[in-house]
Amino acid sequence: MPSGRRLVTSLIASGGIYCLTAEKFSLGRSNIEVVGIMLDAGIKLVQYREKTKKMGAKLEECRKLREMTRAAGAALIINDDIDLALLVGADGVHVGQEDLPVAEVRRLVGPDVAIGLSTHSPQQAAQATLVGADNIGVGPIYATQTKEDVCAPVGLGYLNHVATTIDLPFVAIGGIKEHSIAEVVAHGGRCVAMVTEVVGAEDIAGKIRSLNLAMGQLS
Ligand code: 3NM
Repeated sequence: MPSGRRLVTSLIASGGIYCLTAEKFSLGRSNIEVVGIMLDAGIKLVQYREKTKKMGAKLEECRKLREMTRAAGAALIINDDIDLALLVGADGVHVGQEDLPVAEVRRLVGPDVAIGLSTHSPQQAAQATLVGADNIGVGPIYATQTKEDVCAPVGLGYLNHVATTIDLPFVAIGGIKEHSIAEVVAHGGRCVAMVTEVVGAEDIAGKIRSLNLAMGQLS
């Protein structure tokens, strides 16, 4: 497996904090500024997720983020926009259940890019292994306002199911906060994705330190 795909796969499998961008929740800070702080704090998995920006602006941002993540030895994953991912040389893409099918995404991105797929049920997780996803999102674990078209929380039971029966690297996501990490880890979560808990923190570096501590102490 060539490098970007392997990097994403091994980082998710080894666990830790996975950060996603969301400028509208970033307290007035730009994605570039926020990701800079994340990388300085040691984050190795960054997903660019912006639902409302124009493609030109997204391309410009992602080119910069690509330089920054590469310099930091971190993986850059692009949500939804396969064209953007290819243009900037991202390590991975992440798609939802209603986006292009994984097999079609693979035809577009080739063998070198990791494909992540959001899943919300045991059936979807089983299907993800069959269609060739490299990793899966498992969520929403708790209620979240961050994603617009989100389904009801699937909870810790689904996380536990994936952790014990699905042979793919997986990422717990949705409504996870510092105070709930212990519970997520206790139900098999190893790689934990958070949007608002990190980008919405006044002190992002301090928040990442305490999240790392919470995960490290409990895993
Ligand atoms: N995907 P927060 S939940 C991007 O369940 C995303 O697939 C989800 O944001 C899924 O950490 C979600 O602020 C939003 O709750 C997570």
